[in-house]
Amino acid sequence: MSEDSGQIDHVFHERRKFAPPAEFTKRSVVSSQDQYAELCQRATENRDEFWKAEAEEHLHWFEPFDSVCEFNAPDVKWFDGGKTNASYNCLDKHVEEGRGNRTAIIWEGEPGDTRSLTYAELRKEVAKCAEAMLELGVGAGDVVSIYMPMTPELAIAMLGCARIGAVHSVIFAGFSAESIADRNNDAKAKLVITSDGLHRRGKVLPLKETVDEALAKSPTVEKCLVLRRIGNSDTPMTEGRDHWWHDVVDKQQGELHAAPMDSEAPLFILYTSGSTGKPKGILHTTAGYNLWAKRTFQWVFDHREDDIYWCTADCGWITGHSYIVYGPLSAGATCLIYEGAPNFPAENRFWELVEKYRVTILYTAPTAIRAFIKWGDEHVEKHDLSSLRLLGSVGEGINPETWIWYHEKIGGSKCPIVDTWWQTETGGIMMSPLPGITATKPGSCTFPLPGVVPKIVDELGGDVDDQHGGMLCIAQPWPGMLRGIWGDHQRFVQQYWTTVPGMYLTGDNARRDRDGYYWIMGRIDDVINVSGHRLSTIEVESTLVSHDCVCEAAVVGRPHELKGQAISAFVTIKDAEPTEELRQELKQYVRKQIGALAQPDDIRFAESLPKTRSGKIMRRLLRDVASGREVAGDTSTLEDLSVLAKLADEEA
Ligand code: 6R9
Repeated sequence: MSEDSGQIDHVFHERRKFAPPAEFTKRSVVSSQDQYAELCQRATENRDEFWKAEAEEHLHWFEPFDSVCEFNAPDVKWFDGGKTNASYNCLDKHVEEGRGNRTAIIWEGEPGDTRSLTYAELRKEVAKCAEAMLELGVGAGDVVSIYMPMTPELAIAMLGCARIGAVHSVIFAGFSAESIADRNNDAKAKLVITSDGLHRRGKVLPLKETVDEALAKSPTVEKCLVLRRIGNSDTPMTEGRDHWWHDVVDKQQGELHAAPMDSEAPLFILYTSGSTGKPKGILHTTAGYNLWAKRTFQWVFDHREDDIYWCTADCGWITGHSYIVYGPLSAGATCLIYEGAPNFPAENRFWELVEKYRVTILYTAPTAIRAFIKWGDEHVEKHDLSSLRLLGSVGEGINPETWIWYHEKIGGSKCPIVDTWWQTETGGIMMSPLPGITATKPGSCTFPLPGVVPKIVDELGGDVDDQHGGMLCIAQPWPGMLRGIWGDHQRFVQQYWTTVPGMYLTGDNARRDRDGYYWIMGRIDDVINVSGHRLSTIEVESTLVSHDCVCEAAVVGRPHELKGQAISAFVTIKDAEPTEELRQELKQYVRKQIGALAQPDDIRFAESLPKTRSGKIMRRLLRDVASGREVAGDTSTLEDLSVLAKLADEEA
């Protein structure tokens, strides 16, 4: 039955539940179920009135808007006719309101160098960078590619673009020359901002050489601005095209005002890896995105004046855009930014930083947490983590056993965990616990935020009952939603708005349980079909991870004559040997926990799993490995190609 309808069978049952700590409830931003219910009701039933009040209170307006939301699927305009500026909202607003001396950014480089900037200082640096860009011929609407290490200047460059209405396109500083050129050309970038190099795990890696290679194939790029980060004296500089940051930025006055921008003026493009071929430039615009990033930050992270907030993402990803730059800075938060790797010089680096800066809110990804588990508790136990009060997770589903470790070892069993589900396309968090009111269930992103109307449908667009999963759609517009794919309206319509007419298709599967909790079940494309039963990857993976010896698991389907598909599992293990005995034990374990149907047909022990550069398991590639096929499709977003070769050699 499930085969016809496209519903997903639900086999994994997690019954633990954690109440919000009373101390939290007493003083959190959203502090009662009634308040939450009221917010949700107003945001959906009186949508325009609700968002009008939110926008007026939380953004600065040079000119007021005429309308709140004009939605004509898939096109949408929020706050049309108004003029605001994201850099003003992040900086000037605080300075004008007397908070200029608050610390905005505390930064630590991988070698241990540090820097701290108040809101007033950050505004000045941003204005200088903006002035330099104007001098280099960049104006409103021009696209600027940013390819930099996690230095304060990366955030300064983003905000500098926003200040003059230039559109930034941040490219993670691990991508190849080819990928940079693709992105430059797709966006018609005029300026590239980069650095001479970066520090990574104790090594110094040049960046400018890579950019030069890309620029040879990027005809639209006229100028290149280069930050000196590593002091590489033989950095190649092309006369007339390339300029040092310290030559053109440092000499500026830093007094440039933020330009009033239309609400719907493009703020940034961010490329995400499509599963095949050409990357998609997701477009976000000014006012709606800014408001969504700010309000979701305040609701979910329960931000307070004295918080030291640390999001460990890179600005090359949407998490860095929304929850290092635009959300926290709009909210006036003090943010820690760290440049380097979590295991350099040793596996305790993160915990050393938490202790050193008395971090109160930590936002990181399941892939990192699983690495910490593998590296061993001793690295954590060396440090005083008592300053932490709230933990967050993003990027992938968090397996319940990983959640429990995070809760106990990092959170000292006292910090709520916000498992935040969202996407580059959604601009900000869509579903998440609110720490003061939501009883959490490990592995569930719990409930939608105010204004988010999720709908789970089968392949015909029909409702799915609570014992099954289906395709997750969003039925109403929200301010942070993507406005398009840069230069490709057709692909935008096709990808997100065609399968289920009138609704935004997320590409994820999800299930809603009897208590109304949402559980993300993985990507639609990753579903495994065994004898007509459609299984979610994450449910089988979470079962494997709940075995004491398993750290990380990825599960995929491969063709099977009789069953349609067989289940192949890839696991990394700890405190155990990769023996045939363990393999059999794991198969039996899954069978016992969730049933014969879900028992993997083969299990491969892996040293590590293929991941995207932002740490997501690439199941698409594992499908090829499991079927004995040549790995096909785009591998440019893969972090470490050698992982694949090792897996292919491994016997199941
Ligand atoms: C923010 C971000 C989006 C995809 C998304 C989903 C997965 C993200 C998740 C999660 C389960 C969570 N995802 N958060 N799955 N639980 N809390 O990661 O954006 O890089 O565009 O990826 O990541 O599959 O559709 P992006």
